[in-house]
Amino acid sequence: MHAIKTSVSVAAAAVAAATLALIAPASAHTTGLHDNCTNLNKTWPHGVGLAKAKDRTSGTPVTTFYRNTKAYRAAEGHNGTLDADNDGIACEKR
Ligand SMILES: [Ca+2]
Repeated sequence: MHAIKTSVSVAAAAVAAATLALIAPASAHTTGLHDNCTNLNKTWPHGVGLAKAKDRTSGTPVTTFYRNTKAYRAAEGHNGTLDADNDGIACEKR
């Protein structure tokens, strides 16, 4: 009996490990351009925005972001959190 129980739990552990292996790569992927602002700002230090976007801020607005509607839409399409305040500029930074 003991031997059977052990093999069942080993099988369960193997299934759990296999499931984890399928999920882990996606959540561990943090090196792409659109994964976060740290990465995006390496390419565009002041962010990337719609050609006519205006920074929505209470302070001095960022005007030095890279203006490229296509690049902004690609960034937003991949990761909507990059423009959290929805002003048309992803990862704006002075
Ligand atoms: Ca923004």
